[in-house]
Amino acid sequence: MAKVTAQAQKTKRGSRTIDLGNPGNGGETHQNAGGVIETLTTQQGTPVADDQNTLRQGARGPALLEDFHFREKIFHFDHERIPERVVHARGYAAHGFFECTQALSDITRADLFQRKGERVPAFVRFSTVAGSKGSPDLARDVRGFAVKLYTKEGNWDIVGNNIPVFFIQDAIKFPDLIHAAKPEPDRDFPQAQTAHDNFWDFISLTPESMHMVMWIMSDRTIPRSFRFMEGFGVHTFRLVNAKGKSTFVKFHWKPVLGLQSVAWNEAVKINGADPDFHRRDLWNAIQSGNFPEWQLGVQLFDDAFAARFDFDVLDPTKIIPEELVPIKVVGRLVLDRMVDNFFAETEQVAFCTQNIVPGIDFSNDPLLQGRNFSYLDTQIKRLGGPNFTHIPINAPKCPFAHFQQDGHMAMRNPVGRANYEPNSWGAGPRENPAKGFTSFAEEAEGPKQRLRSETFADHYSQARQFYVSQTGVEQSHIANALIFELSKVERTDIRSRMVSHLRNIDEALAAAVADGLGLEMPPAAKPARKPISDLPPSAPLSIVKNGPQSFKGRKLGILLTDGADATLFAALTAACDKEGTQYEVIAPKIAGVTLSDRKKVPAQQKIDGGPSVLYDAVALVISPKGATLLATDAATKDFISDAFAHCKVIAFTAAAAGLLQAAGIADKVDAGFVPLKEDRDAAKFIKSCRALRYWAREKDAGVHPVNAK
Ligand code: HDE
Repeated sequence: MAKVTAQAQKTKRGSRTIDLGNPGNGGETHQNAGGVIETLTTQQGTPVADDQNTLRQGARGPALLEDFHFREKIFHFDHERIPERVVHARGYAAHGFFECTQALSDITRADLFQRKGERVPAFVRFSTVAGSKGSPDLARDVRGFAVKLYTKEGNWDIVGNNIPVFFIQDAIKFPDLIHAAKPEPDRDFPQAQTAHDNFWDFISLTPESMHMVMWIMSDRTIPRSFRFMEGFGVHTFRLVNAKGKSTFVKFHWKPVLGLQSVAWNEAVKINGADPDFHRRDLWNAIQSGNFPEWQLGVQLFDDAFAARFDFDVLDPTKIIPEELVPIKVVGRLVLDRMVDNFFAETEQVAFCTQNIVPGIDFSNDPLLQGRNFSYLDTQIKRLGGPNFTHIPINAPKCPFAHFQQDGHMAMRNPVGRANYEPNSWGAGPRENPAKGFTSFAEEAEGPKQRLRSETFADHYSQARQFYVSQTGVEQSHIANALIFELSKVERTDIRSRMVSHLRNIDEALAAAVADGLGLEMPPAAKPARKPISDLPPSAPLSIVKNGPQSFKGRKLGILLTDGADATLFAALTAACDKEGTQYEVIAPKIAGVTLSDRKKVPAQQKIDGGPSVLYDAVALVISPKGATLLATDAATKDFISDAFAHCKVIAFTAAAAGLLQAAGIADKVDAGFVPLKEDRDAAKFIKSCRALRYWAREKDAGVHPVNAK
């Protein structure tokens, strides 16, 4: 027998029922809204007398099989997990609504577009693709942007991404792409990143992915927040009107607060400081009443445009530049409520590209066609049976009626005698040719074959167009991202093969990457079709060119010490409130500081828990005594030098000069610094923050060595 401790001996000698002082035992009991204390029960409703101890024979004897409460509790716990999504496992969602702001009744019979002002409930789940459920938010990855609209004629899911193109043209390559991106199968690392051999091996052997490669190496894959990302339906869909006429459509979600991403060096640090950065951001924004909003834009085009466009509109590796087909804004999406329970809603929500409504239809995009098969299939595995539409988050909010029945967890079965149709009992629903969904009657013919259309053969032209549409800063970020990722690739031949593709996109980019890798320039890859090298730049493709007009919805970090100037602090917070900027106080102690007016201000973060990477701009509101105290503090030095390196706008009081010195940047004060001397400097500072970053500093900061011109 194991050694019995003195404590256990003592307990044994004591009474038979032992209160070990567990706070749950008797003391804290859950009260419902009416203030009545609810009794804990089993799932069968049997009241529970003791939830602290298993039933056992004697105080130190064996557990008894008849302990139904223990058995049920552990049984249920053992089955709490369901398979995580095979892709997009890490996600975060919120409720809201979609409102039609411009009717499209001439183009589509979809009910939600018939009337301006029509509102339908919405549920949106954002996600990363490659990482598992517990991976960090700032992984370099595509973001999922899946929208479920509960319309009056059924659920319509736009299962999109924050990038308008995809890696592959045919769904049959999806398992290969995802296998290559996920952790390598023998070692099960690296987690949530594409910076490894298998990914780049596959990509460099898949020229059709080159356009997507430009997007994923840009800062689009390290968004600052879900709130500042675009969303795209990616594929070409159809809108079909009451007369059966079809118009092609591409869907775009445009964030009202403008686009914003973080810098790579920042992303790496955010993952350590706050792996839930994006979740927390959405949670805080919605809980504080700052509801994120997107416009729904449509690009509408007909067969004639499709025929004359340089590329195939069914090819999901291509965009249609907004200059060629302008975006028409037809609605808005507002997220205004967090879920009550993460598992019940966010985890169990089942999106499906096949969830469409009358007036909307698919195109023959081969990726979309494959997706239409996959989503239903994956839900069976994940949610355990065919009745996942009975889960409230997946159920339509409009009337529905059918004869489908039984199966695991059936909650709603047809009532009455007839469970089939046609029937002559006069029971149950009937089909409705006038109201019901009808597919667009597209003609299709041709031999049965496995063939990629010739019209899908161009792989480099739009990759180049994307690259030349970026500002210099963004181009250098793409070059640096490629260098970073390929430097994690062990095989030189894979690095080299990648650079050979870049030569078909932009020679200067290829040269910068080859140089950054210390690689001899390889010959250019042989393109399947000669790229078009003069597609004009398109401004909407750049993040920097599509930033916000204000600092609204962003977050300022105020580093505050005891004795700091109270009027400056008040002016700063007033300027934030006026702009709609959130702020947090970061202080040497979490209890906060006492300002020059002897008033206490609580802190939200202790310095090492609130590094500057968590903020969009920082203000150093420091007293002389505070400066002396912090001059040797490593976290303070990182706070300041990182804010500088990440090109943030920095406000500082006179006493903070000593800290700039300690952080090694006293001689680098540039136009991105705003001295805080008098109250009105606070408003000036917040105005400067509207630019989000002082990019001119980037070359000096030392974190971005290469600048591809
Ligand atoms: Fe998905 N994708 N996908 N995908 N996808 C899934 O469905 C799939 C693709 C996207 O928040 C899975 O419920 C195939 C493109 C989002 O719950 C699965 C192909 C786009 C989400 C699946 C693609 C997406 C998924 C895994 C290639 C952007 C998360 C779990 C043909 C337009 C939805 C699930 C959520 C999820 C299959 C490519 C977006 C396995 C076969 C392109 C946002 O069914």
